[in-house]
Amino acid sequence: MKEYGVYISGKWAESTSSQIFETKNPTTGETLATFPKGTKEDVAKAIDAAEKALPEWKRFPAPKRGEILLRAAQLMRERKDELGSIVTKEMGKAIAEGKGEIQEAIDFVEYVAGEGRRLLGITTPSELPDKFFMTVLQPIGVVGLITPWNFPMAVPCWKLAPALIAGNTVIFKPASGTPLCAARLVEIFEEAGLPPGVLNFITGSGSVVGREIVENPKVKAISFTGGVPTGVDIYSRASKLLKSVYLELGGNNPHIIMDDANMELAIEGVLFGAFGTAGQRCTATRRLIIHKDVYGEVMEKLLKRTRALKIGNPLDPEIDVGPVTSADQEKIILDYIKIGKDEGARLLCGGRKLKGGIYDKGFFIEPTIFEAEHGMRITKEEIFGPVLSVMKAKNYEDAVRIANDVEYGLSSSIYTKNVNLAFKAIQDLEAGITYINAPTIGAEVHLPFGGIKNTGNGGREAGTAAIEEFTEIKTVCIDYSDRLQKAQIEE
Ligand code: UN1
Repeated sequence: MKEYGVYISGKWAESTSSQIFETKNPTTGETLATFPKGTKEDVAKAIDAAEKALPEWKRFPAPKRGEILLRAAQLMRERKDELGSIVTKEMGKAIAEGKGEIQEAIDFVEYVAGEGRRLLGITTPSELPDKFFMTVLQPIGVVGLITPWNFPMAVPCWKLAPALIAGNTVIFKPASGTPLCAARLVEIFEEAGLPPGVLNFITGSGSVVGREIVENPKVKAISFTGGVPTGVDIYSRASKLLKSVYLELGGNNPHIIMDDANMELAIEGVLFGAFGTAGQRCTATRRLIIHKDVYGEVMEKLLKRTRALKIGNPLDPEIDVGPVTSADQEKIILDYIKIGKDEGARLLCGGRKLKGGIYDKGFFIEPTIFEAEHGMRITKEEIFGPVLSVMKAKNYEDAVRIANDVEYGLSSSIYTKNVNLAFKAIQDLEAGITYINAPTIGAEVHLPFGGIKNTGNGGREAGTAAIEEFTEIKTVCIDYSDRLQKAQIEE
């Protein structure tokens, strides 16, 4: 079993702390590796290293930075099966999804590598003669990346690749549930040829390591994916230093089935959206809103299909649903199931922690469906697990009203064959992402990803938006008239 240290200035080193923590397999309880509980001093050293590396990395041509990213993507491609199984072992998602996550990381790193030959600005005319305008994109400086456990390789790549291509240097703090995936990623970028100090990696708690990254004035921007309370805390601390902050804080994503929908397709979409990754995606389907005329038919089929899902060791390709990721998450989800029962929601299927045999070693919760009333806590809050609340809608307007009446706005979905309703839904659903006849999960990397309301603070990751998160725009004026020209002033 490997004992990791911190990674600063291109070297793995001991932390200044003697305390360590273990990362465990949520299926078997086996310890996979140990990591240091990093300190403020570790972070300070990492920031110094990142500052030192910045001038040279900024000057390193962006297409050459892109070549390093391409090598990293190539290494991930060669090791896709191995890396996918590490994701599955450390986080618990089904192996097809573990490999899918690596593919998502590869796709995105390759996509961003191409930005090395773009990083496009604009040129535009001036109101004065012999004067030229353009914009150039510049790095922000040292940036802090704080990443979640549910996509332990893909989401770090969503942040790392654009930060690096734009010429920033990085302090990377992964979630304490999945540091092994993160460390493997760091090793890959090192092997791909990243110069020392460009990427620095510190594990440990949010309250020590995370806070120092957020509060140290030398770190100029923060990118965070995780829960709302932490996001709000980061935003308020970083705002005092006027840092640029990107936040992606989850969702309570609705899936609407209209009376004219392709039922089989809509139900398959719900199963994948609600119970894929054991419901541990920000984009997971949390609420199913069904038109009253097809409610009975949909529910009968959905319950049958849900009860047939295979729950077990996620390394087994036959398994549909793996464990949830930790004892803490298991407790939160089981508490919510109790809240649902107490507030009078009808438990239609699942609802229990599985026991006996292999289940005793892991954190297995049955895929759970509640028939709920809109307004109950289980319909309003984000339950980060395999729990779905179902509600009936009178018509399209009622479905949209229910869909929108939550504090989040990440993903949304509607199944209908009516093109008018589909386009109305694009207008009406309050979310950063709307799917028509496709589930709420499964965003592709070349499109912007993010949401409105409590999902974030207005930014988008991935796609064309990825670069914006990690660059400053400089407006450049070149006056070649050889005289003082005064904009806006009449001569
Ligand atoms: C997340 O859950 O934080 O759209 C990201 C999806 C994935 C990304 C999820 N491509 O479901």
